[in-house]
Amino acid sequence: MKRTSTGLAVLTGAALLLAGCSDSGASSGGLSVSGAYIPQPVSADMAAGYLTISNPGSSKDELTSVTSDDGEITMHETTGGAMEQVSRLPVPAHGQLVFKSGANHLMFEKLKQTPKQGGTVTVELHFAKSDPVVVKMPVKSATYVPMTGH
Ligand SMILES: [Cu+2]
Repeated sequence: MKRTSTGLAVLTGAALLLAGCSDSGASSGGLSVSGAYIPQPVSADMAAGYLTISNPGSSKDELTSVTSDDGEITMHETTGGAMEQVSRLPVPAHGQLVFKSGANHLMFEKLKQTPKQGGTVTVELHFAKSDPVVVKMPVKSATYVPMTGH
């Protein structure tokens, strides 16, 4: 593990707020999950979810399913404006599998409770090789847009 302590002093208030959300991060073996969130859905029993899976290791893996006690979750790819359900998605070696608005996303259906801003939905990510990772996905406002890049 590398530590970056000196850079912390220059973080802005907004960035500190973001860092406070680190409980949405989780890791298993080499894989780690960051930036997980669910925009508060407009529909009562259906929602989309986004997160990033990082793989610092030298062997690739695959996300094979996502499960939750709160409902059914499928993985969707968006190609040319149309979305398509997929059964697995690659997590490249030294790379990331990114779920974001307008691209890959998780689709929550048959939710037992409508996700409300401020709440969390717990999901379990299952991989071809790595151990499962449990992620508490925070529910954000319907118009929430994550900060990206530097
Ligand atoms: Cu979809």
